[in-house]
Formats: sequence, structure tokens, C-alpha cells
Amino acid sequence: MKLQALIFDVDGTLAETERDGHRPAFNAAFLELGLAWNWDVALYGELLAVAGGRERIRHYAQTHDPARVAHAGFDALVLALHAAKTRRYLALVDRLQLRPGVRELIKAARSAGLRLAIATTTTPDNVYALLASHLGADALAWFEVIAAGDMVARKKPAPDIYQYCLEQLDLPAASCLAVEDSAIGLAAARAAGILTLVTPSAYCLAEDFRGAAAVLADLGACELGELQAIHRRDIAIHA
Ligand code: XBP
Ligand code: MG
Repeated sequence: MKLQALIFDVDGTLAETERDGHRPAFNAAFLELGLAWNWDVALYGELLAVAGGRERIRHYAQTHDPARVAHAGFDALVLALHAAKTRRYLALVDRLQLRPGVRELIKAARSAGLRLAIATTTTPDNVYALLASHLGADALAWFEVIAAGDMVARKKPAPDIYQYCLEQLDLPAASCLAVEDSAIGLAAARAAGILTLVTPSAYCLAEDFRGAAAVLADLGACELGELQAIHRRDIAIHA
């Protein structure tokens, strides 16, 4: 089956957002709300096993500050922290940089008439801001589907966000290729039956990417023709 669409993950794939955006934004929010929490690089690497900012905050509190979880105001605190974190993230999004080759691959895919979509766990506003800031305001319209955050019940590694994306595109999984940076993202795409190219992000370098169609350091030297060949080869293997 011919490759018809590329489905991009966002965090870690389009840019090193976890390293340069989300972690600093979480820590700024903790400070703003007067909490003595601080997520260093090593701890944040572990916390990335939990997708979703609110889910990550809850998981951290349950494991590191259980007394606070028992408090009546805990649910409201999680929401307030996440709202502050999103505000902080949006304030620094212009300072992020796209990873090598991302801009060029998106451009080549558009020129070749491939359809484009996004499947991410992060908050939709974060995606809109990243795309607009680094690819231009028009870029939002280049992606037929921007599937993000709470649009589905279960976050990655569940396949829900990819399944939702396929439904919206009205395409079979076999006609798509996902681009991911993490093992949980790979697991989500594969569970939806989508072949996946992995470009590991800074936090994910040591993860196990068995099951990926290919693993490349980044998209810098990646021609669209190479992706089409990877898709053709793996579709034949899995047929
Ligand atoms: C990355 C995530 C997100 C972000 C935080 O998702 O797991 O949770 O770290 O985003 P992906 P929010 O790799 O699928 O883009 O705080 O907005 O939830
Ligand atoms: Mg990711």
C-alpha cells in the first residue's frame, strides 16, 4: 500500500520540547505556586514514563509527597499547577528550535502531496504555538488533523490518539508512517498498526526501539524518498 500520510509526534520529535520547554515550565510553575518541588534532569527522565502533564504531576505527588495528595484541595492544586505550567511553556515556546530536518521533511512531504497529521499527548495550545512560532501561522492548516491531549481518553502508550488520527484522516494504518522520539510513542503508534520511524530525543537515547521501521539520529539527512522506501519495505514485510 502506498504511503499517503505522515503522522508526527510533537514533544521530542519536532523539537527538544521536554528538555528545553516542559521541564523548565513545570519547575517555574512549582515555584510560582510556592511548592518546594524541583524536577531535575534525571528525575524528569524517569517521570516521562507517565504521559500527560497533569498525570505526571499526580504521579510525582503520589510517589514523593503523599501527604499533599490526601489533602482536600489536591485536585484543584493539580489543575492550577498545570495551568501555570502551560502559561510558562507558551511564554518560552519562541525560544525552542525545531530538530534538524523537520522543516525540510514537512516541506518535501507537502510538495509531494502527502497528507500531514499530528498525534501528541500534549495540550493542543502548546502544539498550535510551536507550529505557528517555528513554521509560520499558516502551518496549522498544513496538518489536516491535530490530535492532541484530552481529545482521547487514554494517553500514550495507549493507541487511542493514533486511532483517533486515523479515523479523522479516514485512512488505513498501512497507508501511514508515524514519526516518534520515544518508546511510549512508538508503542502507541505500533498498537494502532502504524509503521514508525524513530528519531530518539535527548531523554530517550537509551530506550528500546525494537519494532520501529527505522531508527535515525534525526531527520537531518533524511530524504522523503528514504521514508517512502522504508514504508514500502516494511509494508511488504508485514503483509
Ligand atoms: C509529550 C508528553 C506531554 C508533555 C507535557 O507528549 O508526554 O505530557 O510532556 O504536556 P508527545 P502537557 O511526545 O506525545 O508529544 O503538560 O501539556 O500535558
Ligand atoms: Mg514525543
